[in-house]
Formats: sequence, C-alpha cells, structure tokens
Amino acid sequence: FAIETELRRAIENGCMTLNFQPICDLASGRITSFEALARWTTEEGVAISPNAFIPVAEESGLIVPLGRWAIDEAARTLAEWDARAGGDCGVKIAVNLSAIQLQRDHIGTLVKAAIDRYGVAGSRFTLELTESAIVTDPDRIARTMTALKDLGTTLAMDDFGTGYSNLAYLQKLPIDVLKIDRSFVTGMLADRDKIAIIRAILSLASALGMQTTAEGIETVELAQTLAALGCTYGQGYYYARPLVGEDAFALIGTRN
Ligand code: G
Ligand code: G
Ligand code: MN
Ligand code: NA
Repeated sequence: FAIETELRRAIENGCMTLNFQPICDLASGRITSFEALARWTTEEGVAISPNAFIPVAEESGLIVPLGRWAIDEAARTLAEWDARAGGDCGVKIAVNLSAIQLQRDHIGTLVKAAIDRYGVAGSRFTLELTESAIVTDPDRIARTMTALKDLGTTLAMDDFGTGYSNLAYLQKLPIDVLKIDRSFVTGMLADRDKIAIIRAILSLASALGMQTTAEGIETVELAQTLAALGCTYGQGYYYARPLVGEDAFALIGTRN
C-alpha cells in the first residue's frame, strides 16, 4: 500500500507532529493537562487526520514506531516547556494508546525510557486507553497498567460509554479518570436521556473514586452544566482546539 510507505517515511522524516488540546478544571478553568494528538502533514502540505492514518498504522504494524515516537515526543515537549518555564510548567500531557499498540509493544518500558531520557517525572503523564484494549487481552492490559501506575502516571479511560466491555474491569484495573465520550455531551442540554447517562457515569466514577473528563465541550453553557453536575475536567472547542506546541505553551501563560 502506497499510504503505508508514505506513513513510514512521515514517521522517519519529521512530517508527524503532535498537536495539544487543553483539558481544564471545570470549576476554575485552569489548564491541568493537554491531550497530545498526532498530525501528519504531507510534503505537499496536506494534513491527514489520525482517523485516516491510525487504522492504517494499526493494520500495518506501523502503530508501534508511531506510538514510540508519540511517547518520546510528548516527553520531549514537557522537558522543553519546563525549561522555558524555569521549572515545572504545571501541566501534564496525555498520550493516546491504541489497543493494538498495547498488545504489540511494551508501553511501560517505553514510558520509563522517556522519563529517564528527558528527566520528566512519571506523574506528568496521562495515558489514555480505550475499552477495546481491555477486551482484547485483559491480563496483559492489567500488567501494563500496573507498570504504568508504578511509574506514577495517570490512567484515563477514553471514549467511556461507547465500548463493548462489561463494567467489571472498572473494579479490577487501576483507572484514575473516565473520559465521558463526546457523543453524550453534544446536545445534552436538550436531551434528558444524555443527561441521565452522564449523571450515571459521574455517579459511578464518584463511587469508585475516579475523576471525570467531559469531551466535546463547545459552549459555556455545557461547561457550566457539567461543572454543576460534578464533572471534574472538561475538554473541547470552548476551551481551545488542538494547538501547535508553541500556541499550547503560550496558552498556559495566559490561562493559568
Ligand atoms: O485529533 P483528532 O480529534 O482528529 O483525533 C482523532 C482520533 O485519533 C482520536 O480518537 C484520537 O484518540 C486518535 N489519536 C490521535 N493521536 C493519536 C496517537 O498518537 N495515537 C493513537 N493511538 N491515537 C491517536
Ligand atoms: O477519541 P479522542 O477523544 O482521543 O478524540 C479527540 C478528538 O476529538 C480530536 O480529533 C479532537 O479534534 C476532537 N475534538 C476535541 N474537542 C472537540 C469538540 O469540542 N467538538 C468536536 N466536534 N470535536 C472535538
Ligand atoms: Mn483521547
Ligand atoms: Na475520546
């Protein structure tokens, strides 16, 4: 496949970059972390969405080098921001891990290597996993998650509420944060069913001692309503779109 060859080259040639979208404390509006989102810009200047290249990367096995690059680049970015801030710049970076990547690579070892290479504490990283990762190989996932917790990282369940898994895993795995999928947030103000689902997720998280992040917050009304419902963090275009690193760093200075 031509796209595979081009993707391999993009990883090697620096055509892959990370964008950063803030995740804010809903009560104060302060930025607590940034989700790192991969962007592939071709040599012709065409931006290709991760929704297009992540599946290709997974099918071809290129998700392994791509995922290794993303973890390293996130750590490098944190070290750069800390250096510019003259100390801990005050935010974490969240890296997405796909199910296939978790199956094929040793993520704990990679995160440890990035921590050592850049001298950034493990507590500065969040790893976002999906329910599909748990369905695929629960025992392996449990070991990986324990290794990641031992490094001091935060673990978030991405797209929560959209997967096929049963809820028993919530009790067994060391999950810190549930990310409420955007599909429940979009249009929730005019939809009692969506509000009921969100309330149920918030109540479940609270009972299990987990925090919550609502995705897809596009308006101040959504931010206020979710804060009033007791959601901890929010992410979405209301706060900011995914930004290039330079703009993300500048935003810390203006918002925090
Ligand atoms: O940035 P955007 O909203 O278009 O991202 C689309 C999807 O791609 C999201 O589901 C996101 O989790 C995923 N994604 C973005 N960057 C990465 C990455 O570095 N690794 C993995 N596995 N998924 C990513
Ligand atoms: O699956 P994951 O949650 O990692 O996906 C993140 C994706 O969601 C990115 O592609 C990002 O661009 C997109 N996104 C982030 N905030 C919003 C928002 O407020 N509205 C919409 N429609 N998409 C968003
Ligand atoms: Mn995510
Ligand atoms: Na998500």
